[in-house]
Amino acid sequence: LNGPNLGRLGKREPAIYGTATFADLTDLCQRAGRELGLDVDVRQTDFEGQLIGWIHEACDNALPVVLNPAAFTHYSIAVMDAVKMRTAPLVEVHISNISGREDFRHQSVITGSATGIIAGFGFQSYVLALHAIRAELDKR
Ligand code: CA2
Repeated sequence: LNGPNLGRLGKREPAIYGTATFADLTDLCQRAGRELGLDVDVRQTDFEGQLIGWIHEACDNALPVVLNPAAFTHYSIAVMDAVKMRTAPLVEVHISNISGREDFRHQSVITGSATGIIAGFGFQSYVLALHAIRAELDKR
C-alpha cells in the first residue's frame, strides 16, 4: 500500500527516488511475490481516508501489509491508529533513507506500531519487506 505522490515515481526527483516508474515498482513486487509464493496486490492513493480503508480491509482479513505511507509517515496519527489495529505482519518501507534526510523526515509516527521498517534501498526495500513477510508467515 502506497501513500501520496508515489504514483508519480520516475517523473521527478530522480536523484532521490530513481528513474523507474510506479508501474515498474508494481511489476517488481508482483515478480518477487510470485517467487516467494505470495499473491501481491499493489495499490497507491493520494488520499488518507482511502489508505486507512485499505489498512482496515487488511486488518479484517488478517492480510500482511507492506506499507509506504509516504508523507503521512511523519504526521498522520490516523494512519498510525489504523496500523495499530493490524492482525498480521505489517512492514513499513521507504525508498529513501528517511533518517539521512531533512530533520522532519527523521520521525515516523508509524514505526512503533509496525512489525518493522526497511528504508534506504530504493525499490529493493519493497522486495526485502516481502522477504520479511514470507519469513514471518513461515514462523507461524
Ligand atoms: O522514501 C520514501 O519512500 C518516502 O516515503 C517517500 C515520500 C516522502 O515524503 C517520505 O519522507 C519518504 C515522498 C513520496 C514522493 O514521491 C515522489 C515521487 C516522484 C517525484 C517526487 C516525489
